[in-house]
Amino acid sequence: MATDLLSASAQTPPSNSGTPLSAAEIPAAVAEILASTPIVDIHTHLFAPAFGKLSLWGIDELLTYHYLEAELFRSSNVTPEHYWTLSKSAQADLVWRALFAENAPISEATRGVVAVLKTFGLPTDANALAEARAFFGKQTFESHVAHVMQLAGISDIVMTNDPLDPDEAPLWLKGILAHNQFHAVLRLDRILNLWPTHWQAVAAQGYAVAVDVSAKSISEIRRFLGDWAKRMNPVYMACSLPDSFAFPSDSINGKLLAEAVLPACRELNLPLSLMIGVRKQVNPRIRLAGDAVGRANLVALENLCRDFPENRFLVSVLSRENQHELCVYARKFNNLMPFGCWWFMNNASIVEEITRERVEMLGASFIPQHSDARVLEQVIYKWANTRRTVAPVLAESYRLLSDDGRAVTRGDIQRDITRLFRSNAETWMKLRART
Ligand code: FIX
Ligand code: ZN
Repeated sequence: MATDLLSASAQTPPSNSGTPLSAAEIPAAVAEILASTPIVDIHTHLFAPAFGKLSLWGIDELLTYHYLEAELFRSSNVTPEHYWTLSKSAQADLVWRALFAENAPISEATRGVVAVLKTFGLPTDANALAEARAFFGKQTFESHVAHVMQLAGISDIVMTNDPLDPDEAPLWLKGILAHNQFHAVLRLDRILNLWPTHWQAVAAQGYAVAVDVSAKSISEIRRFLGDWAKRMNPVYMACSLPDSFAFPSDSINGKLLAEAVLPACRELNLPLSLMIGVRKQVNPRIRLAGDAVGRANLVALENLCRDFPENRFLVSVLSRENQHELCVYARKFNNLMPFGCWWFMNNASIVEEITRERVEMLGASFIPQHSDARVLEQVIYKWANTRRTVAPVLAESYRLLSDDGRAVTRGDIQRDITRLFRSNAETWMKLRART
């Protein structure tokens, strides 16, 4: 099954259409084509408008993004304990003063906020906060979503949906209107990583499960996954995993994965997304900003891809040291699709390195990036950064191809960029074949 997936995405018009480009013409052609190709954003923490307050947007949310909170605690004397007692706007005031007024916003995350303000034609100097608040205060969310997606050059947003989240689950259970540009994902971290403290939440939804993952619990979890798949119509199931992740293993995680989640994915013909290498809450005082990275032993992934050839794995790894191994495994297993430069990897210097290595080893058979946006307007700067970083990497690959003796056309470039930023994801998620 996996074999036809990879070839399917290559079925675009033959490449010899269009005029051969000179080496000097290639960079501009790549930048233009990348700028005009709408992207499928395969992993975000954004919500469609129907999810109401769960959707974060506007300047105060941009400023209290956990990436900026981590930087605030390095550039101010405020203690996390005091910071959490403040209102959202007071927190945002603190972040603005420390990172945008008392210091130049040169980090990737602070520059992102500046880029968003500039995109809306707003001032970006140290006194710009009030005007920004006034601007966002005037927006209506529905039209703002469409405008932001157009500015970011994205056509589809893949959400992260937790069937055990106390705020989100009731919305699904009540019934939520689907949105043709927002796609659901069945996120399983609480089940796969925190079963001993979350089986009760599954039981509370009417499933006869218990802490011991007995055969009865396994079949009830399969039923739970089936019911939520009907409810959410997800494009994949997903889970983040620690750097200590091992497979196969007798752990609850290992058992749930092998006996419940992987069979359910096969039955429902859904890929499983694994995001490997997070060290959760190394500093719990700073909450979401308190997670870190660890190098994982990817032999677990080797075992999964080899022993479950009928399952498709969408994989992103958090550690820089694991990137090369992931590329090599993707050359060994065509049921493995590497995607994105996740979290601490999402910095231009590292995105360039990872993308260059992936093109050299995988051609166009990978998904270069996802935004991981938590606040709507972040897609604007995160995709602008990706386009700015990836275009020269691709252009260099085409310059080398032309140098090595094969003429490069706009058709070639369009086909590869469409595959990298759209059809690899569409095909693996069966995005366009869904009812
Ligand atoms: O597990 C994940 O999906 C991570 O992306 C998040 O947990 C993380 O907090 C984040 O926002 C990274 O960008
Ligand atoms: Zn994420």
